[in-house]
Amino acid sequence: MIEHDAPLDATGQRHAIVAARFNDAIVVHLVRGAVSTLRRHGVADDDIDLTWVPGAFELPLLASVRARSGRFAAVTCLGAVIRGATPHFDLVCQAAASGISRVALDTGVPVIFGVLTTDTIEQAVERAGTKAGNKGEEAARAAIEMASLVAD
Ligand code: INI
Repeated sequence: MIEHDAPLDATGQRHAIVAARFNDAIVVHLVRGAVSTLRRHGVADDDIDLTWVPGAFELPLLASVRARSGRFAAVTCLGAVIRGATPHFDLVCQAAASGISRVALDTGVPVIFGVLTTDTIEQAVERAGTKAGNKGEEAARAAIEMASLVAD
């Protein structure tokens, strides 16, 4: 049996992060979690590329630009879509999720969905480095693992 189980060693990998500025009080904590996780697993500072876009709706386009550049082992998309803030909640979530998934499948580059989709600000805070962990850290670990698996 051949079993593929990637170690979380990201030494030598180059990573792009694309972050949505909407709800940035939350998203900065996701970015901090993702960056510290990448560093902890061996990614050099100069090999982390961070781009801010206006909102989660815009994540797929920049993810596509970064993925197609050929420069990155993976692209991690971060954002926070909070239901109370907009009647467009479902549209923004749907566009972000399907767009991000499409970029990964079209390019073959891992593109990670690190977007919080919550009913309340409290739920978002809980997932941005407080009692329910940090979605940015989780997304960065997925990016490292997927980058290793596609390179295997
Ligand atoms: N973008 C988000 O990232 N989170 C949200 O909660 C949000 N709300 O609530 O509207 C949001 N909207 C902006 C959207 O992503 C686009 O930036 C905007 O529609 C311009 O295309």
